[in-house]
Amino acid sequence: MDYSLKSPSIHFKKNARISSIEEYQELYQESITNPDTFWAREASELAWQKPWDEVLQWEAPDAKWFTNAKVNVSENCIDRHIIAGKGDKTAILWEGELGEKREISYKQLQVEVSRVANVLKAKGIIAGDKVLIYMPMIPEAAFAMLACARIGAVHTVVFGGFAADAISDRLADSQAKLIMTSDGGYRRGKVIELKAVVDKALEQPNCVESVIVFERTKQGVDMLVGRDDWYHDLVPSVSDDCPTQGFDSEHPLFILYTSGSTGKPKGILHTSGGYLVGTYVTSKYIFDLKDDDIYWCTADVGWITGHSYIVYGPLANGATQVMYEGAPNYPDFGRFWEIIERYKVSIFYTAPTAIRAFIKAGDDLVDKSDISSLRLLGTVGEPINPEAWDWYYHKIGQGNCPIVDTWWQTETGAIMIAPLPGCMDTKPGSATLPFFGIDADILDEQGNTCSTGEVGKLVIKQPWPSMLRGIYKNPQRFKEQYWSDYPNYYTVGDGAMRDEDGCIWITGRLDDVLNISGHRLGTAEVESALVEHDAVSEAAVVGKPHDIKGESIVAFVILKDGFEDSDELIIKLKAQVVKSIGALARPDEIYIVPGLPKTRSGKIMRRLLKELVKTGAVTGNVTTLEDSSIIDTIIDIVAL
Ligand code: 7RM
Repeated sequence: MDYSLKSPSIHFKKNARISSIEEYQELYQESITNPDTFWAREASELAWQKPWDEVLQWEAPDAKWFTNAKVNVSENCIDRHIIAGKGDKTAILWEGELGEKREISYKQLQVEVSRVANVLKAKGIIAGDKVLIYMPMIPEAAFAMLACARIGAVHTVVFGGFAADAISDRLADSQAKLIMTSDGGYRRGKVIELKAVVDKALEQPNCVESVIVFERTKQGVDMLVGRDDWYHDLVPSVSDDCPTQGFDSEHPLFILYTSGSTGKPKGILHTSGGYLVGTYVTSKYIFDLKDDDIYWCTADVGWITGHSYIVYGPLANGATQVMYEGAPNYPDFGRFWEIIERYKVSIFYTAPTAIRAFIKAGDDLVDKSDISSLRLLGTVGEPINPEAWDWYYHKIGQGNCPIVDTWWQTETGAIMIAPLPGCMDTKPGSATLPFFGIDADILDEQGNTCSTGEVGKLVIKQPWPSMLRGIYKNPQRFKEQYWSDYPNYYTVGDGAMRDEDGCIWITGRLDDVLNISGHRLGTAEVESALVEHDAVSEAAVVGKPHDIKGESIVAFVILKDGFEDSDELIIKLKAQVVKSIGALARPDEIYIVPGLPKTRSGKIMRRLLKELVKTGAVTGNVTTLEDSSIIDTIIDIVAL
């Protein structure tokens, strides 16, 4: 394999926004020593209805960016471009799984978003109210988000793969008053019945007054009179003019739930001005976005990548982007390459897990399409293994496209560590260097910077505009989770190391968070789903390395008296997890065990189980275990 450093081509460099490493270093230096100057200059490219007093007010861990400024995020993603004469430019090139096509200009986007915003207002939604969005990958999902932003409502998008319980948990926490959904969505040719899931979620106590249903799949759904309305009955009948009111820069923009170390996901809160600036600036520089690019991010709007790099970042830049509804393998794994050829995609951003699936599907499917329009590739969601990087570089990039391996999180809002493609040499597997304004370091337990090659905890030592402003309704957990390892530093939860060139390598999570196909899930969430089943008294869940998914879920389960191990029960337990979280959390393996490895204080030592599923053995000291013989018992069960 070819591990050599890859430099951008002379052509790429010549046209890049940042084209020399000296330029990066100079700007980076400024952004760290003089962040106000750097961020004020970048922010002034956007539209503010009232300028800020201060760029940053920082009292760790609370940041206020662009204080007292007034801004409308939707205006920046739409109206700003129309005023600049780009109203006829295509904003979204949408393709449905069945092959339907829609082309939406910035002017049309303004009309659609304004109408939805007026519908929300007519339903009594005012600034600060929460709106839950549970939709497939259709333009209306983006309209709904931008409509919320337009009137200061706070959206909480729930990925369409989550189950009813996940929705009702999020409804209970966010107190959302309105839901935007659709009858269904297409996935691998099948209809995913979203409205039916919403109906089920609404069987739990909730504050939802209205449900607006977009008709996509037409299979027929129940509509509750007085609560449910069809999108097509409401939207065409309201005005297409919704003036953009300015909101305080720190006005909440959205809450996005993400998994942590407990059974319940936490609501990550992002606000307006700083998030807008962060996603705008990172999209511009890291994707080197130009006016004539055709950009495509394959994420789902239900995840942070869809928020920041489908909706807010690209649209704030006035980009033209492809949005695709369905699965990468429908009708086969050639679909993405056909889409790239059809729309002449120049920038392509996807996940390592997808790349590994493409490799497995075979090169023939790539060769069928002309993908020479590509000029830049990106990855996100998990560490990319060098084999996948190498294939992506040579087979998809045809040796011509830099790869930006972008490290970031739901919490960070925007990309934090990634190469700037016109000026940095890249290496397979490294996210390379921190972005402007990101003061990243790797620390040991004592808080000293790790030496070259030494793995430690990744931290961010200064605030940045798109940082989370808190965990919704839980300031205590916010402090403990992110700000308590080292005074005033943000602890990421990932391990990392620096190599001899100063490049950063992310080594993976240090906590009980799994990464399944780039989807973030807590071990505790899957465990609590398992113990919801009558037969289960206790469960421990760990991740096991998986060729395509990165990690797969392995569960160890202790049964209650009166229940017996059987294939049937294992199937039921898997179904239980699917029912309470969604198919993305289905365990690959479940082992019924008589006990779990625990410390004397009763903590499950998942670390040992993780080693066991990975290697088949447990090395090192097990004397801290309450009952060390349990390890041998479990090894035998797994080996069977
Ligand atoms: C954007 C996103 C965050 C976690 C993060 C990491 C892992 C994400 C990379 C990565 C290595 C990358 N948000 N992660 N990107 N690891 N290299 N380029 O995924 O909140 O869902 O997950 O994902 O562990 O902490 S997320």
